[in-house]
Amino acid sequence: DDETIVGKYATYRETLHWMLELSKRYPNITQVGDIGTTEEGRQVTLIKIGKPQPFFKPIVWIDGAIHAREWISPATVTYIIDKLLKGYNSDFAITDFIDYIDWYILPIANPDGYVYSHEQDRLWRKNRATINGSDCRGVDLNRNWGSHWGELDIASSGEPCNLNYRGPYADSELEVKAIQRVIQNIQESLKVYITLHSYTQKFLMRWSHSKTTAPDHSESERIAYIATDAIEAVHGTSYSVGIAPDVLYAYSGGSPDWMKEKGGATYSFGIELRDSGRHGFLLPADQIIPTGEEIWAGIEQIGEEVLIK
Ligand code: ING
Ligand code: ZN
Repeated sequence: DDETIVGKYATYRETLHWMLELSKRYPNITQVGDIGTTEEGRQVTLIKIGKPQPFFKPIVWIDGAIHAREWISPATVTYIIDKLLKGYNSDFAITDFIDYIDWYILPIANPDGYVYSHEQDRLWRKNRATINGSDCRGVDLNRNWGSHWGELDIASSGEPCNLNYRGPYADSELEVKAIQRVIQNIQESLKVYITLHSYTQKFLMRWSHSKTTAPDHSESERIAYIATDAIEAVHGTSYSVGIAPDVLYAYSGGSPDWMKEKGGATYSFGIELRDSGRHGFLLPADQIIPTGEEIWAGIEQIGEEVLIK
């Protein structure tokens, strides 16, 4: 019964089916649950991986497909889930990860947009929200978060037809609210937030909206370099470390900033996955496993940091 989707660009339905199968195969260490419903009626589905314990467990959150067309993102999240589950009781480090950390993993944060990118428009980015007073659809789910929302007009727009439409007001979107409801319940335990996007191979730290470095910037940077060194050691892929205003562009209303400012995350990282521009969003499927392998190496380093703290 190997209906694995690891290594493939799976559809939304295939991904949900796979997650449910996993929860049956690994009932003692996984839990699959819906955390919200989209405008088109799809479930936003989270998988929790961790052994229930009578003691405090820090949480690592990983999400994918906030942006629909960045298909390598959910494919990499899938790889990570598979790696964690297969390693339990067979790999010492991974067994510790599951015994001592709770992993909250959301492969497809933007189901409507993701389905639309499969069925209608491969390069769709936003969700599929209808907008009052406009014929255009979709809010950019990495501009809608209530952290400095709408403060910057660069790479963020108040115009519904824009690729970076930030939405009518902060936290207006169902997908954003779904995540926020969960985070509000786990704030005290939320150690690391990791969000996967593509492309350009970057490892980003907060803040995204300003060049002001955060008080714990050097600590974040230390971990970022440990992770990117490990990533590079796998296949030689280099990821540049920095804050968005330096290595990408400044933007506000993104999830990494919200997680740090309002979500209680100690560390908040955003990773822009492969490639550096040759294929862009249309990354060939034969790069899914290599991307998974290298990002897993980075996640392992982050997991080790969480364990020793
Ligand atoms: N880049 C992000 C954007 O919303 C980003 C910026 C990158 C956020 C990495 C978090 C992590 O514009 C893409 N490619 O969407
Ligand atoms: Zn993105």
